[in-house]
Amino acid sequence: MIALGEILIELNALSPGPLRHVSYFEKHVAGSEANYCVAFVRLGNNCVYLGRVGEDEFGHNAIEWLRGKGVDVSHIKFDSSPTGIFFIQRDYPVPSQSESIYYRKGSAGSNLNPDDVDESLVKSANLVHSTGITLAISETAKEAVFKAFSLNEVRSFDTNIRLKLWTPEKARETIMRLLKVHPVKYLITDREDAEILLGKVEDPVKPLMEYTDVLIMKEGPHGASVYYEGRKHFSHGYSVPVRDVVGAGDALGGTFLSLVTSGFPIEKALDYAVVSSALNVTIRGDQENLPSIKDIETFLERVRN
Ligand code: ADP
Ligand code: CKP
Ligand code: MG
Ligand code: MG
Repeated sequence: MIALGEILIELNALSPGPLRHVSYFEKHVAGSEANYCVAFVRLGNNCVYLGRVGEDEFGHNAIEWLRGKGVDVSHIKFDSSPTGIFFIQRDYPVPSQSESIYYRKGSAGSNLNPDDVDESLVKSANLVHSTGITLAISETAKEAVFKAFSLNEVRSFDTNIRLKLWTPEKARETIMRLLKVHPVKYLITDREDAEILLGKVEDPVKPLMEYTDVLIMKEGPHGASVYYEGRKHFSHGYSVPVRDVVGAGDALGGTFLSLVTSGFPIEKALDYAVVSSALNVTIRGDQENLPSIKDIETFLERVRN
């Protein structure tokens, strides 16, 4: 897989509550597409990351970490702007929910541009992946995604609409244009994002299936459903201690994509992917406990609910 996006350094509050009273933060490497890459690699396949980091301590931290996880970082470029960061406020004002607070405007990652998209590399991939975040961070990053999607027909997209980065109107216009011009093989979304994309419709599944072969609809703690070839399969969620829900969607998406790439049947891949996302909410950080197949199977053997 080739993933295009922005790697961010996450500073996760060690204590719950409003950030103005939090004194200690824990540092993690994050960013949706990087999370996807690590999940993808954990399940036994290769991922090349396309993006930019600052030539600073956080940029080196990100590259060394992802290299350690087995991601191919040889196409990541250094940029003169700083690596973007974000803070996570946990459990306030809504218990078990997290809020991301970004410091990323003008960041190295947002300077991703079409010249960074190596044509022969993208053409040679089995799958090209990106998200709504990369479409939102800058014009040049958006163009890079359009270019990469034009070079390879096997595409995957997670809507990941962040209303701190753009308006619902802009998100709708841009994402729908991308999907119309470059329909995808895998579309990962949820009902909230679907409503931004389609307006209030009774059933978003049918209209979205016009742009994808396989649709994953995440349903928060309840689990997720997959739609394909006129079929639907629901994988139930698990009741687990919730520390930080940020990253759970990427854990689910990255695990699913890797397993289907390995030849797993779609339904089994989703059952396993939901386990990956359930584990993800039990820790701070998005990538640290992305599981192997063996770990997922141990979970399934021992956890009953
Ligand atoms: P995203 O992180 O992209 O917004 P979701 O919030 O729907 O996506 O979470 C993705 C998956 O993570 C869900 O389908 C579910 O399996 C799991 N998950 C999310 N929240 C919880 C939770 N509170 N408890 C257990 N599992 C959860
Ligand atoms: O949808 P998820 O909670 O799985 O996404 C989490 C990531 O890239 C997180 O790492 C953060 O950096 C971000 O989404 C973002 O830009 O919001
Ligand atoms: Mg998400
Ligand atoms: Mg987490």
